[in-house]
Amino acid sequence: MSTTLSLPLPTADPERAERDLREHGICAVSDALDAATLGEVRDRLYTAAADDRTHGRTHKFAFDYAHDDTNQRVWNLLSRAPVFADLVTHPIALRLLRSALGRSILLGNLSANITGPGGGEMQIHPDQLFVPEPWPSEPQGANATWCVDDFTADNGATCFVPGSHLLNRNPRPDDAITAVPMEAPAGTLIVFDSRVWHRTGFNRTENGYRAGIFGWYTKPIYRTQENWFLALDPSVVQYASDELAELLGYKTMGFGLVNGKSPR
Ligand SMILES: O=C(O)CCC(=O)C(=O)O
Repeated sequence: MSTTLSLPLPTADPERAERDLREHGICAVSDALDAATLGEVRDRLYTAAADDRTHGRTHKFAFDYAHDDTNQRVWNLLSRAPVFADLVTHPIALRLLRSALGRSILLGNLSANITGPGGGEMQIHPDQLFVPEPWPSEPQGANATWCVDDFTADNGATCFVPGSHLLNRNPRPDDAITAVPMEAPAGTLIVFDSRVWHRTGFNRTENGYRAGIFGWYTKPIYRTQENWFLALDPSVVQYASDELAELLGYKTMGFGLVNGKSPR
């Protein structure tokens, strides 16, 4: 398998980012988070990660089976601090996600992945691997990734196979795969098509951590990965904006009605 495309550089121009997403299957928006928001997100995330370790609440994702114990997932971020809701509804993220998926989308998950020193690579995969092949010609989901730390080739930046969305299928054992690290400063937003093959990179540092927050969104016909109705702290729903309520399936014109009406 070979593609001629490379990874696009971060840009501040939303139209260019939309074009990159379409053509490369991935785009990056520079300085998507201001310093104050990034600082709060980072503090809250590392505090939640430490709490989970202290209280034995860490557990792996089914797909992390090849991963070692240096890798930590932090789940259900929306229930950890209000600032995480701001990421979910961030205007530039929603603009790019909707350019790929259409107006009506659901948030499937919001979790973090922190790679630690010596952390190994994840298995290469697309995010829509659960969709039976042949795949429809459009992406069924997209991921909005927030770089909480700098993403570098050394600390485990997510590696992508540029243009692999155009193959429109899962990787096969005989595919010769070259995955390229997406290097980007903290505060960058990376959005990628659910068909793009990717994996967590090696963390070759001696003491560097790389935290990324992954917002997974789908077309509204798919079941959410996190079960919001069971997982969310009730205050998240109580204080949710209309936009967030819609993304979580609490405000709906389609599926998920209660006695024929939107739950709120
Ligand atoms: O941690 C990363 O860089 C990628 C994580 C990922 O691909 C996933 O969670 O599906």
